[in-house]
Amino acid sequence: MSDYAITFDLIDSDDDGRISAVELVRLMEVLGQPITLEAAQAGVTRLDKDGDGLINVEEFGAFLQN
Ligand SMILES: [Ca+2]
Ligand SMILES: [Ca+2]
Repeated sequence: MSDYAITFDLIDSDDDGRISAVELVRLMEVLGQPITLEAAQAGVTRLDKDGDGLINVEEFGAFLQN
């Protein structure tokens, strides 16, 4: 398992294999950098390549490697 897949798993709190805007909000709270749901949704949309409104592990990895 690559490092980004491990990180992905930590963020994906309901283990459905996708990071949602809600999970992103929770992550940022944990990191002490709270963001709004609107900001999280904008971030998800930016990383979302296949248009399903969620971030899968490939999309997450592509983001980290850029
Ligand atoms: Ca999830
Ligand atoms: Ca997607």
